Amino acid sequence: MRWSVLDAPLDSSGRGRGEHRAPAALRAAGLLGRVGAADAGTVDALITDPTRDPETGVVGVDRVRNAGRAIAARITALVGAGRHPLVLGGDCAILPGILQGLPAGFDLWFLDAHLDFEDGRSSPTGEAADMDLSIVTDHGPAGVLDREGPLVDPDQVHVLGHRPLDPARSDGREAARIDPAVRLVPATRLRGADATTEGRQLAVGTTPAWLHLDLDVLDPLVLPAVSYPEPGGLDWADLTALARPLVGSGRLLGMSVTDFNADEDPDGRHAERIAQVLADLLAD
Ligand SMILES: [Mn+2]
Repeated sequence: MRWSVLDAPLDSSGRGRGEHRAPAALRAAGLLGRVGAADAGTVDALITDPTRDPETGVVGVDRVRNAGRAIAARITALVGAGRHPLVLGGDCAILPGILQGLPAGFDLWFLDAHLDFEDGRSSPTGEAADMDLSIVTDHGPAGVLDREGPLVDPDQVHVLGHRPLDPARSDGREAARIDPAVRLVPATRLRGADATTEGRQLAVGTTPAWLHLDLDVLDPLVLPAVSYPEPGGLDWADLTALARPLVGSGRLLGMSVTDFNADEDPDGRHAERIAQVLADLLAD
């Protein structure tokens, strides 16, 4: 596959807490050469103001919208040129921009510990990375996207690897809000052979698909360098078993990798492992 790496160093907290340094850390680990990817450069996507917009409830809403616009333009150009974008976040707030740039009618394979289905009021933080799935299915705050309506049909969204949804906690309230057409596959059903089975079932078909990997889908025991670690996640072998059939399906438009917090990886060991796993999955 003809991969092109695009950096999207968007940290939607506006606090510069480390996700915005992930693209540089992954490049320093030799990601481009190991995947055999072209260099598509970077998108202007930094947010440096943590203020929550009073109207929408979203931190840096104008910057998030502008970053999304810039990401969308680059995605459209790359896909139009026959490339497969590998977009390096930043956090999950890059997803609306990416999907805004894709031709309509794709499946979304969304690997994440969290549902990312808050809105501008319900989110405890106001970070757009709490809301990316609600935004792209048209349940999120106004002001983030340039256009109305869903970017992806909720029927075509598969959320893979989320943790137990406890009604007493915010993720349980989030689960109650999620569009019922979205398919939820918890981490407990993606261990060992189940990961391979799920990947093979998803891979069937011909509809183009986007693969979104929030690295916090992994267990904090194998990847602690994320901002919102959740116990009970996948190990590296589960992730590879799930993703390999997806990559091999011939359906992938591209892939995004988010939430690696490079500040929590002082000796670079986690960047090395991420680069190794991506190369194992994506290199021809
Ligand atoms: Mn996420």
